[in-house]
Amino acid sequence: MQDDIQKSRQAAGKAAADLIKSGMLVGLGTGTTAAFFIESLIERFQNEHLDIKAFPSSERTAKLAIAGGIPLCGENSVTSLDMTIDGADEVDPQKRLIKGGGGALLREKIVASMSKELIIIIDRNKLVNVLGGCPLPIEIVPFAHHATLAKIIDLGYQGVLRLKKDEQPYMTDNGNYIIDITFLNRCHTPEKDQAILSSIPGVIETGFFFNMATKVIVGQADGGTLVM
Ligand code: A5P
Repeated sequence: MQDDIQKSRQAAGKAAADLIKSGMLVGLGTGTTAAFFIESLIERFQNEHLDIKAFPSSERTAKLAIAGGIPLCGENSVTSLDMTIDGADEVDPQKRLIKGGGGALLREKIVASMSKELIIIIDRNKLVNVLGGCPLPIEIVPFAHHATLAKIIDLGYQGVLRLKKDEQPYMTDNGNYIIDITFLNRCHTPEKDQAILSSIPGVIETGFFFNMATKVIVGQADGGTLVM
């Protein structure tokens, strides 16, 4: 089963890498599926001498690209990207997403917002009818984070501060913390929840991505893909 998931993610990553053309500025997502894409992109970059520059959405992803020799854009050297390829934790039929399981949601959202096309790569287990089967990550500032968490809980959300193995708060690449919200009965009003959560002082960004994904590539264990 686990093997099938990995094969599906690899298939989606490879199909996405095939979309990249010479001359493109490419946004690179974060996570295991995005890493499969980067692996395939590095292969094409090295074999076909693609003339591309990449814009990573995390320090982890930057390291992968650098290891493969892909040149990176300086973070303030460009303001738009041709195409970004990224994973997701959940995708609903309207291509609304939950992202940030890997903690990179803020940079991923900035990179997505810079991109003419956002291609999401997933295995079929990420497809849901209603969002909220997985936790919704919220990036918050560390300052007075107990107060921010208390406000989130007062508003009726089940939130917990993300911790590392050593029980210290998980810190994002931006030096912030993450609160993971669990929906007991899924999230039937994501736009409303987005508005409520993002209005709380201390909340920087949520893991909801609406009206951003232009295409979703669903990988299959046999190496094939379906496109939404
Ligand atoms: C990283 O913060 C996330 O948004 C990932 O894109 C998402 O969690 C999917 O990751 P996997 O491909 O590892 O499931």
